[in-house]
Amino acid sequence: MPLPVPVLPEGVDPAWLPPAAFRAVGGRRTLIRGSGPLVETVHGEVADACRRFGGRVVRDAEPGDGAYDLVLDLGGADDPELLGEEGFAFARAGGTTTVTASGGRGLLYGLFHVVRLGEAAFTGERARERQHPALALRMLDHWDNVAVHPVMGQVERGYAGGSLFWEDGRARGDLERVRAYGRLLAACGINAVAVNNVNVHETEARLLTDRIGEVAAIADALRPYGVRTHLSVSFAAPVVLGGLPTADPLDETVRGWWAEATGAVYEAIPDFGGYVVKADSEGRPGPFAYGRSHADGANLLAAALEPYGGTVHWRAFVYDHCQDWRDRGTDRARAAYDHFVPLDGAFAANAVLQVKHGPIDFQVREPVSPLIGAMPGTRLAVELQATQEYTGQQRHVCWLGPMWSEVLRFRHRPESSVGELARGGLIAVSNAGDDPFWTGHPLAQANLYTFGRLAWRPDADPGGILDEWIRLTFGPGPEAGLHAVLDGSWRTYEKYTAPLGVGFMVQPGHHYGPSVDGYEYSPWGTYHFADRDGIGVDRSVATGTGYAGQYAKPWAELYESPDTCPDELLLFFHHVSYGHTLNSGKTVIQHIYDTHFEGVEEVEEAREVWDSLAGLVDPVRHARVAERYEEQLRGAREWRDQINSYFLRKSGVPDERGRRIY
Ligand code: BDP
Repeated sequence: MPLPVPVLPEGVDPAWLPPAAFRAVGGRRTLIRGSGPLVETVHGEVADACRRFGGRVVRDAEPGDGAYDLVLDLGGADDPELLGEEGFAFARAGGTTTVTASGGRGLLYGLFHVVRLGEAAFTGERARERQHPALALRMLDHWDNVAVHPVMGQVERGYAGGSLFWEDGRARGDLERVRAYGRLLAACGINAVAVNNVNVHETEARLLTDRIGEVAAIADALRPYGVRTHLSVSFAAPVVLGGLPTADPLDETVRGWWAEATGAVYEAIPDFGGYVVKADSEGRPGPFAYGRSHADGANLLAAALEPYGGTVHWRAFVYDHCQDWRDRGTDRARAAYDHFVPLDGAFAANAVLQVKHGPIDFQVREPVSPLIGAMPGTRLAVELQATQEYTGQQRHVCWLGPMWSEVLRFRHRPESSVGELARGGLIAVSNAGDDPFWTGHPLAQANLYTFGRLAWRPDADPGGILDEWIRLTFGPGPEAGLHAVLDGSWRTYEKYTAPLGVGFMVQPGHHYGPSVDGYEYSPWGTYHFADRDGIGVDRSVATGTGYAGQYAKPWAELYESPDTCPDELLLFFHHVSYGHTLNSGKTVIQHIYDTHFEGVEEVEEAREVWDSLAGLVDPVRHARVAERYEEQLRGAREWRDQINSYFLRKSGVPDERGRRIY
């Protein structure tokens, strides 16, 4: 039975798949060969495009010479082993464009490849090229609560309205929007989603057992687009749900409980992806309570999932959030490495250690986590944050493509990049919600799209990906302006916020807007140590916390000395005087003043560029972005004034250019 043709629900912004993106595919004679649910999805897409733009689609005939413009062929004799479940081959000869795949997802990704190419897919000859994802798992973690949390709301750190999955305390009745979401995700290569918050509260814990049917309904809506469903679970589930006296990972009854619960999950969702676990982190339960290691904890769940081919994603975000700020020997940046490196090699094959890309917490600038280079015997996944918790909360434009690309290309050792070390996948905390524009700020969609494409090819040029998103989403006309406002937006954001890698300086709790000392005297471990003489955290081996020594050479040596440490990370690694001269030739204090003035000017310029696009971008979307620019400019000025006046007062050093500092 062919599935119904996907029709976007009324009022849903189509993001990077507006009907116009299918113009080139629609006007053709297309042959589709093969069967299975994803082939039906492919058929639905092409049939829909034909209805709009003319053309017709035929099923399962022989691909006769010149009879078709486009052939989408599943299970052709074409080297299935080379193509895999998700790869496809693309070629054009004798007037026919051919996509060959050996798996349903491959065929779907091949169709989206044709959509991206547009007319170019149907011109000239093209030698056969094979495409397949570099990483098998390309996943979004949704920090969605089923019930609205009194402090965190429905989506923790969510800036795009409510949850796409949950409403009024249960799974949405109408899952059409979820299906449309799966479609968007597939079109940028994402193939997995965790549907609930890593902080598993009481209601959400029950999703694992008596409420698994709701998760199954969501999985059904995502499956037609090749997106598998994962679930965040509580390590204490055997106690809170099963009524056992313990959740000790080495206890036989506990192991039995997980085995049984997991069996029931697979009965409801046969292609279930697995569990995500935040344990012994920010108050969550974990194996430490029983004197067990995190390998014991992860392997407990891995064993339960193993018979079904599932995976446990065990987060490495483990640190002491109740440290004494006066104790400079306690360094939060060190924590993940200190906990997990001794466990390298002890994790089961289907346990993946999920590591945030930086050692602290998704700041606008951090070094790459040293843990990623120090676990050769463990499957690692790298976690990024698409939701802009610390990067403007989707009120500011901050396209993160260049930052993520730098991370993925970073080499702890010459032989492999972070993108290559992420054998367990690339994961991002989602920035989508039930907002009509999906991501609150319409331009924040670029982050979601870029994440998917980088997960497919971590060494791809982010600028090329950005242009792809712009072309697909907006069509011809505003491309140059859109590129201009997005391309440098991360560096602009960095300029007007926390300087030189020092991080934080945000309002505690909600993390929006400046507060230089907001976390300085609290137990969270995120300090800048600014006093009248200088600023920064000494993480050297010689005189500081020793964190720099967690890197392989040459990074350990490079970061160890303030003379060789890259400017943008100087205050992450060193405490220096305000008069310290950077490699750029400026003093630290003058750099702070200059970048904060520049950052605001750059936002002013971007806003003007955006204004000039009125008439080239549809009015509703234009107005939403214009409104957000007002807030971004207000926020950038606030940051500039607070940071500059704070450091003027602390240091007593005037701006050498005599600008007014409030
Ligand atoms: C921090 C967020 C917090 C998350 C935590 C995590 O502020 O809401 O629960 O990360 O990753 O960035 O677990």
